[in-house]
Amino acid sequence: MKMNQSPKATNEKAIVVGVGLKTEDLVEIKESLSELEELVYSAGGEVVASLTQLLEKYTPSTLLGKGKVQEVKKLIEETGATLVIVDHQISGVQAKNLSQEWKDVRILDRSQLILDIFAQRAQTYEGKLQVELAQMMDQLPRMVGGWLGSLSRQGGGIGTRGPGETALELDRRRIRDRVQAIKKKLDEVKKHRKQHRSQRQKFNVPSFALIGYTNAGKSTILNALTQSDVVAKDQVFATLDPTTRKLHLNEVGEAIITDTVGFIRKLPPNLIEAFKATLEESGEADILLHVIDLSNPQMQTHIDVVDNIIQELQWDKKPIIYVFNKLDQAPVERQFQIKQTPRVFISAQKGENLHQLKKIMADQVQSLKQEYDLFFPKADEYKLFDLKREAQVLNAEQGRSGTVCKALLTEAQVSKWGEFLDKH
Ligand SMILES: Nc1nc2c(ncn2[C@@H]2O[C@H](COP(=O)(O)OP(=O)(O)OP(=O)(O)O)[C@@H](O)[C@H]2O)c(=O)[nH]1
Ligand SMILES: [Mg+2]
Repeated sequence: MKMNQSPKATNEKAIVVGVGLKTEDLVEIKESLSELEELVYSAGGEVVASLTQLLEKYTPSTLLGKGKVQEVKKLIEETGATLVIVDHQISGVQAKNLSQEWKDVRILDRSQLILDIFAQRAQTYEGKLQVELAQMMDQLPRMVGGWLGSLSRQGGGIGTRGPGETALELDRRRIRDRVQAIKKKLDEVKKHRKQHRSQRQKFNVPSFALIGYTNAGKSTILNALTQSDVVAKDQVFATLDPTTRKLHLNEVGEAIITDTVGFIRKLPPNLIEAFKATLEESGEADILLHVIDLSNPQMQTHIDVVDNIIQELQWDKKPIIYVFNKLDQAPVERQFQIKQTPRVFISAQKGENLHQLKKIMADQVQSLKQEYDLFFPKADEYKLFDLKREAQVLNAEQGRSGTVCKALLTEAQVSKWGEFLDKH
């Protein structure tokens, strides 16, 4: 994953610190830290030093051990860093103590950095509200003894952005009030969205949702499948707001596909909570397309992270198609190590194997269908033409009082044609 520096680069100098326990996997800690470095560049900063500490146990007052705290202090002086980012959750007390040691730097943890990037990217009213909600919820438990956290410092830069910026100065109660107010506004947006969705559901077409690790190529796939032009770039969290488009699948006809926000390891739980409404849109899809960057050396971790989130969101009962993308830049042998099924290898950018992807999507829709008996009384027999247009009718027998037939229907179609289902 190569991240471009944001055009609004602040060139803030950051020191990143990875920390874990000796019992943990050092490789995992290092990978997570190098991803954090990419996040810093993505937020418009520059990493001037990167260090790691493995501990027997965490130090309650400062998280890091004494020696490391001093080492960072020296590094701040030497490099002129303005920001220290710790790749681990830090409590309000710990941040307060660290800020006394490190003086004039802002201290953030991974969650706060991710929230800052979300704040930069949020475009729509709903997106901005969701980010503000997440920032508020993240801030609440950190507020200790009059210390509002490093986010409350004015002056701009990484970790100070976002719609919640001014509100972060407020006290706890006012923040709680604000949380309630945002939730109410989000509920209104959600109602609107539901209306739109039920209009769409009237069409009763099968639906797909693109989900996966950030930067895997979800938006590029949406564009390739639907000849659209949504933003797709080499950047984490390029997409925040869901987009839905139509596409045509052979033997199935029309279908819809939704692109949504990507995931990352240690995604702040507050973010998932705040983006629930957005994520629900994907959760309602009939079939999930789990998009994976086949060329990424950390592919397996990415798959695990997304699988866990799928479980958390209780989407694991849904049919999932594994879409391995970026085939054009992946090592050839990679394909042969993949166990997940059903799967397809594509290059969305080069347009390779897209027909195969569409075929697998169509097959999945077909396998979701079941055979049903229907009866159309004389007066309604003309409706059989509509049914034939949207579903496969296996046989039809005209009798005196009406027509009996068998048809392959999806769940959505069953509810649409419910009144004609022959219950016997
Ligand atoms: N080489 C190669 N690059 C690709 C392919 N598909 C997408 N990309 C690139 O990967 C980067 C990320 O693509 P996006 O479609 O924005 O990824 P995304 O999954 O939507 O990412 P987020 O919205 O940030 O979660 C872009 O620079 C794409 O051009 C591919 O098949 N091959
Ligand atoms: Mg995207």
